[in-house]
Amino acid sequence: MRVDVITIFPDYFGPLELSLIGKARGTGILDLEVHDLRTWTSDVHRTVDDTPYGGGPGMVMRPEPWGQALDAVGAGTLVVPSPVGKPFTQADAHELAALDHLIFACGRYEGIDQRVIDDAASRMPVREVSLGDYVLFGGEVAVIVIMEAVTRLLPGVLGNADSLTEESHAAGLLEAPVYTKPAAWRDREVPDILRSGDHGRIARWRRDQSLLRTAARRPDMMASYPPSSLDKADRKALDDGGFQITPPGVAE
Ligand code: JD8
Repeated sequence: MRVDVITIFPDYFGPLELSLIGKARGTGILDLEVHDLRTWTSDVHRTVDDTPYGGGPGMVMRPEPWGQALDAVGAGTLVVPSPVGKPFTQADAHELAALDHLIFACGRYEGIDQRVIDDAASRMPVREVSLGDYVLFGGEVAVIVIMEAVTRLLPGVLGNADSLTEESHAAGLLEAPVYTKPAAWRDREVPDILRSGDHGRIARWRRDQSLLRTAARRPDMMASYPPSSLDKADRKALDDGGFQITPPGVAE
């Protein structure tokens, strides 16, 4: 996968040289290049911002450097982190991981002149995405998050790709608690069932924990979890946990 990142803070992306993303770049699975937007300025001050039309606080990123930068990196799928973007999900990560060329535009200040997005959309797919309902200084950290979510889905990056299928957001439920040695720590015991060796009962316990955690912490995920995927034991676990789950066949 080819990835181009355009930013006024290229040093933000040092972390993408580390760990599995760094390894993916070393093995050629990921061909990532970070570009300084100021490369495409022509004035002595290398200006990338100007005052907003219509007045108001802050500054807006100028269209000309962005137009030239996007022309230079060529066509692909343009991903623009933005507080007004569509919430980024695991499903989006899978879709992006299937593409050949991603271009990330990191905005700063009050944002990028809207014509840059509209112009790019006239020649390539554009996705404005948000990480969540909180405000960041700019798009850089969002790109690092998205690149981690996408890169770990690329074939050959994760040791055992199996873990991808089991993981939470893939399955629509939150993970069960995890434990490792020692069996006792600060007078806290690992649940006996996990040390029983009874893989059927362990799988049941983990399923129950996933269901109860999801119902307690993410009712939105529970609401969109297909009722047909809840068997009798699942319903008993939720019911015992005090969670009302609409019985099969009863309108929501
Ligand atoms: C891109 C500029 C800052 C935003 C004035 C603060 C994503 N989940 C998210 N929260 N914030 C962002 C984000 C913020 C950005 C830019 C993404 C470019 N800013 C602006 C508008 C209000 N300042 C984000 N993904």
